[in-house]
Amino acid sequence: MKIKSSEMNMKNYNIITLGPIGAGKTVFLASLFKQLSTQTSEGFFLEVPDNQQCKELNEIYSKIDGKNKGWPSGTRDVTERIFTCYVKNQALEKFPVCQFTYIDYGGGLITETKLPDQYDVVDLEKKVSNADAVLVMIDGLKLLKLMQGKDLDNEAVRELLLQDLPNMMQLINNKCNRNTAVHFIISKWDLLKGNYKLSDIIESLREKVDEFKNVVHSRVQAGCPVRLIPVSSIGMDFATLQPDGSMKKKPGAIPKPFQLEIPIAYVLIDRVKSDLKALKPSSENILLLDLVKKLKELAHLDQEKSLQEVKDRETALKHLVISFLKHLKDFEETFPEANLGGEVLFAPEPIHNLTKHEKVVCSVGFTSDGKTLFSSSDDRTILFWDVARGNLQKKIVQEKSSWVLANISQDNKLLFTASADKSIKVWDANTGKLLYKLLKGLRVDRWVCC
Ligand SMILES: Nc1nc2c(ncn2[C@@H]2O[C@H](COP(=O)(O)OP(=O)(O)O)[C@@H](O)[C@H]2O)c(=O)[nH]1
Ligand SMILES: [Mg+2]
Repeated sequence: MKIKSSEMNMKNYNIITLGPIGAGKTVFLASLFKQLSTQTSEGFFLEVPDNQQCKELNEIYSKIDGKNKGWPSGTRDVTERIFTCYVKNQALEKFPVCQFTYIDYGGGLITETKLPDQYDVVDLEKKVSNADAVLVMIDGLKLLKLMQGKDLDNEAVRELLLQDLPNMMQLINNKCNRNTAVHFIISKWDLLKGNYKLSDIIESLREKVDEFKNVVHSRVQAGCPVRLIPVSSIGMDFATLQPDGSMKKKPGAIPKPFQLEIPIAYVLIDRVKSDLKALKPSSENILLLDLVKKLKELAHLDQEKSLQEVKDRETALKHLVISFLKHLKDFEETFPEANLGGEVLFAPEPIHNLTKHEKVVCSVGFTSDGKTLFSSSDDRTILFWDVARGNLQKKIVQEKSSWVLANISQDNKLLFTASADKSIKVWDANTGKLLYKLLKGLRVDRWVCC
C-alpha cells in the first residue's frame, strides 16, 4: 500500500478488535468509518488512504443504512485497514495527525476450538502482543439474554459465559502487557438501554465469569485503565429484535450511531499517557506530554477557538486531543460506572466544597435522612451542613479540647463526641446543648448531667 510522504513519521496506533461471530465488529467498523469520515464542525475526520479499502467500507455501510433490508454478510477473514486522522482548519488546510491501523479478527477464531486451516493462531497472538489497544467486543444480544435471567440452557448465554469471554480473557491475560490498553465494548447497546443499568451488567459479568473478574482485577492492580464502553452502531431507533434473534430495520429510519468514537478517543489518550510513563520521548511525545498534563484544563477549552488556531501538525494534534477529551468527559459523566477501577481521566468535580474548618478535619457523617452532614475537626468544632445547599447550619464548640470525633444517634437526636481531653460527651443535636459528659477517670456508667 502506498502511503503519502506527508503521512510518513506519523504516529500509528494499532487497534485490534476481538469478538466472536456476530458480535457486531464489521457493522461497528463500517459505521465508525461512515460517522468519522465526514467532517463535522469539530474539524477532524478519518480518511482511508487505500482506495480499494475505502470502496469496501462504503459498500459494507451501504448494506447497513436503511435503503435495503439485509445486513452485511458475515465474514471470517482477518482484515487490516489503515485510517488517517486529519484536522482541517477554517482556511481548509488539511493536516494529518495520526494513523489508526484497525485489525478485525473476523469470525470465531478466538472461540472455535477447531479452526479452519487458514487461521493462524500464532499470528493472532503476535498481533495482540503488538497492539496498542485491544477492543474486546461483547455481544450485546447475548448479554441481553443473560440479563433477562436465561441460564446455561440458553445457547447464547452458554457461548458468552463458557466460550467467548473465557477464551478472549485467556488471550488478554497471556498476550497483553501493561501498556496495551484493553477496552471492553458492549455492542448493540440499543437492545439493553433503558432496561438494564451498566452497573448491573458489570456486576453480573464479574459474578458469572471468573476469567473476566480476574483479568479486570489484575489489570487494575497494575494501574492500567480498564473500561466497559456501551456502543450502538445503529442507534436506538433503527431496528427491532425479532424472536429468531435477527434485527429488522424500521422502514424509513436512519442509523444514529452511539458512542462509536469513544474507544478510539481513549486509544489515543491512553496510549499517549502510557508512552509517557515508559519514557520514550519523541518530539511529538513531548508535545503530547504537555497536553496530557493539562488534560483537565484542555477539556474546558473552547473547541472552536482551538480549531481557529490550527496552523500546523502540532496545533492540529492539540485540537484533536481537545476534541477527543470533550467526548470522553461527556462519556465519563454519563457512564461513571464504565471505569472498572483503573485510572480516571476526569475525577468527578465536587458538588460543594465545604471549607469552614480551620484545622484538620477528623470525622464526617450523615444524619439518617441524608439531609445533614456533620464534620468534626482539630479546631475543636463540630459543624452541621445542609447537604443540598452546601451551607453551614450550626456549630458546636468543644471548649477544652483539641481534636474531636463525632457520631450521631439513629434518630438524629443525640450527637456523641470523643475528644483529645479524654472526655466523651452527649449533645442535643438539634440545639447544640451539652447533655451529659463522661469525665476522665470515671467508669463508663457514671455520666455527669450538664
Ligand atoms: N441491535 C443491533 N444490532 C446490531 C448492531 N451491530 C450489529 N448488529 C447486528 O448483528 C449482526 C452481526 O454484526 P457483524 O458486525 O456482522 O458481526 P461480526 O461477526 O462481529 O462482524 C448484524 O447483521 C446486525 O443484525 C447494533 O449496534 N445494534
Ligand atoms: Mg464481521
